[in-house]
Amino acid sequence: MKRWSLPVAAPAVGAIVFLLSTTAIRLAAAAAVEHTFVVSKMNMTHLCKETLVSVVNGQLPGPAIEVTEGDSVTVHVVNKSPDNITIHWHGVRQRLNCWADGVPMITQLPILPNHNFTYRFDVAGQEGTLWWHAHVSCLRATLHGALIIRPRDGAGSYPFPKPHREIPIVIGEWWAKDLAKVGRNMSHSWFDDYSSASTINGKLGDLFNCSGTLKAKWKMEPGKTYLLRVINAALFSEYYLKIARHKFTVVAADANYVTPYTTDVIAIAPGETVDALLVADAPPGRYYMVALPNQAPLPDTQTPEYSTTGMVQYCNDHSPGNGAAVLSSSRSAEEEEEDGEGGPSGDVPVAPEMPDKHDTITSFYFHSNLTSLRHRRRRSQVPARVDESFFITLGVGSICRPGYPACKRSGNSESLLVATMNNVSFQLPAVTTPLLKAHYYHTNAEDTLQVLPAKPPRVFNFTDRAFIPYGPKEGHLEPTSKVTMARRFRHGTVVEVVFQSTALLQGDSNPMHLHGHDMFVLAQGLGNYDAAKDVARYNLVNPLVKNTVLVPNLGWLALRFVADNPGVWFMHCHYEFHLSMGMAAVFVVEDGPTLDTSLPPPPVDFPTCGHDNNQLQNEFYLATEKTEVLGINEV
Ligand SMILES: *[C@@H]1O[C@H](CO)[C@@H](O)[C@H](O)[C@H]1NC(C)=O
Ligand SMILES: *[C@@H]1O[C@H](CO)[C@@H](O)[C@H](O)[C@H]1NC(C)=O
Ligand SMILES: *[C@@H]1O[C@H](CO)[C@@H](O)[C@H](O)[C@H]1NC(C)=O
Ligand SMILES: *[C@@H]1O[C@H](CO)[C@@H](O)[C@H](O)[C@H]1NC(C)=O
Ligand SMILES: *[C@@H]1O[C@H](CO)[C@@H](O)[C@H](O)[C@H]1NC(C)=O
Ligand SMILES: *[C@@H]1O[C@H](CO)[C@@H](O)[C@H](O)[C@H]1NC(C)=O
Ligand SMILES: *[C@@H]1O[C@H](CO)[C@@H](O)[C@H](O)[C@H]1NC(C)=O
Ligand SMILES: *[C@@H]1O[C@H](CO)[C@@H](O)[C@H](O)[C@H]1NC(C)=O
Ligand SMILES: [Cu+2]
Repeated sequence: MKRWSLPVAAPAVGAIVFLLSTTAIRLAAAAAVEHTFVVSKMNMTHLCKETLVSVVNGQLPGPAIEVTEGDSVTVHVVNKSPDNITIHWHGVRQRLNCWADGVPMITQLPILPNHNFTYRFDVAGQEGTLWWHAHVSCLRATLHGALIIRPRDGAGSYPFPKPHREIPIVIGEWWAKDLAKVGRNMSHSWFDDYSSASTINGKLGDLFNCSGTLKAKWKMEPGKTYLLRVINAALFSEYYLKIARHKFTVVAADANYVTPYTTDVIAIAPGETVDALLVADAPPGRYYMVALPNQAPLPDTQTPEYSTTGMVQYCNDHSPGNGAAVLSSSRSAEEEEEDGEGGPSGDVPVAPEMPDKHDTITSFYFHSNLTSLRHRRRRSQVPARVDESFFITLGVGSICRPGYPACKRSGNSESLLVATMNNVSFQLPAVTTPLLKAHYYHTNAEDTLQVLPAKPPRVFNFTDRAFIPYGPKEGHLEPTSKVTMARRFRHGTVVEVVFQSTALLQGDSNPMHLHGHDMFVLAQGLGNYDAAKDVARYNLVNPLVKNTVLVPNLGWLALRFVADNPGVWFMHCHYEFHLSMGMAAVFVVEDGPTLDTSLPPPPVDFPTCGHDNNQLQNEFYLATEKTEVLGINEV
């Protein structure tokens, strides 16, 4: 495999102009938003079983952070849990602020038990719904919450009718298991752990036998318009969301406005967010909201996955106070009480007709139908020039367990399953200095990282389902390697990536998330990507702009992004099992020519992390001995 080689293309003027046009920050009237997140373990009882879970401030989901575009956010994390923690601000672009990105061993050391760490970041040039979550394996299943960004000029400046009220909808999973152990099992390729239920805003709904009476429930006034802020915080599944007899008008995705798109079903993969308007225009009554996880059909492994319900109920009570709480606390719209029988007239709630759980085309259509909204605050145009192109296959392979150099594969216990990009699987660096710090202090530590190949080493019929089951057909493609791989970009490089989901031992879709940058989604398709005909389909006019792109099952997706935010950024699949199996890489973006395009030094209090300054110094010296650090952990 190749070592680092510097990209040849220098940033062209166009890229810099693009950058300047995207960073206009209105400093006036920006507020400081401050939170303290106390992470601790709490017993919760669901499904007739008490389970100890990690939570922030005793809440599940955790507290919503509500800001106005341009605000500065400070979050003091107090780790009173027994686990190492970091918090990632998912989708926040963190311009010149990679230090606050919250990825253990990549941007910071984890926050040790009984230690504190303060995150500081600005939310600029983004409006809509994002979220935050622990970036520590499976712990994010319960350590997460919404991050809501409202326009600086008030609700009147939404590019859609001002909603009467907002409704946050966090879809998640309930695990009646120790998630730290589940995470350790996953990283050792043991997959016998599955979630026990799905949740909406932490509640299981009434499809489950125990503690099933508590469900997310909202009262709506007939004729009013509501803004749903939907987040998929689950580890495992994409979900279909429907509300009986109602339609959604999607207005934003990943905190970018979209051309209004009306549909009766929302498809949302882990890591994605969708903002949608809902008009209460059905006859008075009670209507089920259903979130149904989808999965690839046989011969893919079928895992237990559960639907969950919430409820929308019309109130005919036009008492004056009812509409007053517009846009203040988004939680206020939600009813917290136990679900009693009998609606306004004891009517039976109406349930929506859901897609089949094996229907993946509905998701493909949903995602393909979205385009970005061209409006007065339109941030940026898709760059026409491409400096570097990648074709990246996503799949599963195997490595030999230590002690079995010529291991048997195809499910034999001498080998371990890993997830790959271009036939390499990511290994978290076993270092004492996070990569970002090593990069900032030019320790040359990065020299020992392996290069993420720009194209797959072997071309085959990537989407032939005959590769899914173990057997002679997949056998010769299965061997792979595990390394810490990265790709370095000169500041301003326009990068084009075509992701190809393959049929190697699975047929999953892949929600690929890039930290620190939004991506333009140019096109997507089913089957194998074919440049000869697919480039012509690129949308260079109003492509969707996303931080998490869903690469369809046995299909592909083409995107572009501008590597204009200096730092060390994680890029990975947001299915937790794919991530812990190694479907990840690191993108290193170099400094630009000016102070305003260079990564500033780490904040003064960075990191506390349970290490005193002397120790940090020592780590720094260690990191300068380049062979010591970032060694390649080939298994
Ligand atoms: C959780 O419950 C177990 C068993 O009931 C108990 O031993 C433990 O102290 C509880 N932990 C917390 C944090 O409440
Ligand atoms: C927490 O992080 C520290 C320092 O990186 C490490 O030594 C320790 O093993 C970690 N603990 C757990 C439970 O992962
Ligand atoms: C962490 O923060 C809490 C709450 O602000 C404080 O009581 C505690 O002393 C801090 N701990 C450390 C190790 O700084
Ligand atoms: C993890 O793997 C071990 C060994 O296979 C198994 O006993 C355990 O049930 C798994 N799950 C958890 C949550 O520990
Ligand atoms: C609820 O209990 C019934 C009867 O014991 C059982 O048949 C059913 O599978 C259970 N449902 C769930 C979701 O666990
Ligand atoms: C949009 O969705 C409809 C089905 O709802 C589908 O027929 C159409 O092909 C989709 N458009 C694109 C561009 O995928
Ligand atoms: C790839 O495999 C699929 C599914 O078996 C098949 O339909 C298609 O014709 C194959 N393509 C090529 C180029 O062989
Ligand atoms: C991955 O590389 C290994 C080693 O070169 C090779 O045996 C295997 O066929 C490759 N698999 C794929 C999918 O390219
Ligand atoms: Cu994946």
